Amino acid sequence: MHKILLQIITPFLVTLSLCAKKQPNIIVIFADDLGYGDVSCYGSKSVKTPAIDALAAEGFRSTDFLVGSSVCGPSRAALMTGRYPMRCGSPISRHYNEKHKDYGLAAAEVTIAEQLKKAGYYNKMIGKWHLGMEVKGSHPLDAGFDSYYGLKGNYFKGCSLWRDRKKHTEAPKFNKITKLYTKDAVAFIQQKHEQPFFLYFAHHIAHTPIDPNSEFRGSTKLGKYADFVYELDDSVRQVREAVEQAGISENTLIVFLSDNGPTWAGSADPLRGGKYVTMEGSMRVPGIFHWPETIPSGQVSDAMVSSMDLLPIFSHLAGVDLPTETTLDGKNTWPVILGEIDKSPHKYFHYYNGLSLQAVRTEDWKIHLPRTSAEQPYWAKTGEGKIKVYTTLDEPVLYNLKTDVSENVNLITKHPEIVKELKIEAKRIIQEIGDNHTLGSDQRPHGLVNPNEKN
Ligand SMILES: [Ca+2]
Repeated sequence: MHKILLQIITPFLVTLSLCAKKQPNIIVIFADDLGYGDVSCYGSKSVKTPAIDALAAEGFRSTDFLVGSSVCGPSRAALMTGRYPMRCGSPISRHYNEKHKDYGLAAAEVTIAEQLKKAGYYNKMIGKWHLGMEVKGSHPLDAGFDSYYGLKGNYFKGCSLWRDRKKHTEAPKFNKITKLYTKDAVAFIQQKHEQPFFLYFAHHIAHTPIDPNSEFRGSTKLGKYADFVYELDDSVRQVREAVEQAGISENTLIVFLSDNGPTWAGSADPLRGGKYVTMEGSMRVPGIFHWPETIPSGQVSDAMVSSMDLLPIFSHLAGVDLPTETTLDGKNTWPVILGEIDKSPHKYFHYYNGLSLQAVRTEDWKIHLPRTSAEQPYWAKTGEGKIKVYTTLDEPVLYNLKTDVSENVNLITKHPEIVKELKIEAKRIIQEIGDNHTLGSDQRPHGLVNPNEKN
């Protein structure tokens, strides 16, 4: 009798449990060139970021969050595909000029938006795309998004603001753009949604020009850069409040991250280096996850998480299988974010700069490999200094990031077994996804004749 009853109610229980696991709305707020040390909750005293800090305090904050590249375009390709830029064919930051006109995200790449579309999501993108638009399949609307509002890439004088495939505003003023984006994001969140949504909101702040809206100039008393970052923070506040006012907080995951380390105006403290190279300050960025009543509050974790993990994490949350046609580098680190495990599933991380494999990491150990100026992408060929560290390197260098996160104490002679392991891993990944001299076995060709040249 009991068994029969169980047979009858089991299908209902399954249905109930599926209903309980409602697919969350997902909002990714992606800052530009915002350094590890450019957010108050990461220790900065020279900016004010109360809204970003609140997301972290009420959720999960990673102190070991890595992006796939230290420059804009490749980092975005890695985020969108869950794959290293070398693997997905986008290792070079693209500009809208003759040299790069045939360069963009390959149509065969599977994006986060395409994954979520399979699960019934409505996908909206606001902001800086920077993955091509003219190449077949590279426009946001051909990469899984249902609507798009933003600039093709970086701001320049005379550029246009696009709505879907049409020019919306000719030559917008840069310091008005964040306000326009935020207004659009808030209006979108407050619409009645019949299906779960994914909002990818890619800001221009804190990329040059450092030009805050007049409303924010002088607002922090900490200088123009701090005012600019505060404008970003205020946009985060408005997005968060829109979610609350729409009554969807308990079913909305908000992720905040940056695409790469800072330029001269910003800070990666206490990390060394910044944008354009492969130090921790170049590729370790703020990474925050917020979802009330699902992600336990107040968590700070040093387990390695990557921007490339977002595709597998979101696929998991949406209940959609991972793509089988491409190899993923990201892993589902959701149990780390929930605080269920404190060890990262990532065994290695590979730090590429353009086509050059420059560092390999396993857990706390990071080796920097020798490199020449000729092997560097155009953005790292010159200008060694505070931001650009190791634009050339004659001998390998080994750091322990647990005891020396600032990468100052070279331990290369002390740990030959670690050096050997990391060198073997470097060879292996080059065979797989290539470098300046090798075409990898699982590498989408980048399609550029002289990839290390700018124009
Ligand atoms: Ca950037």
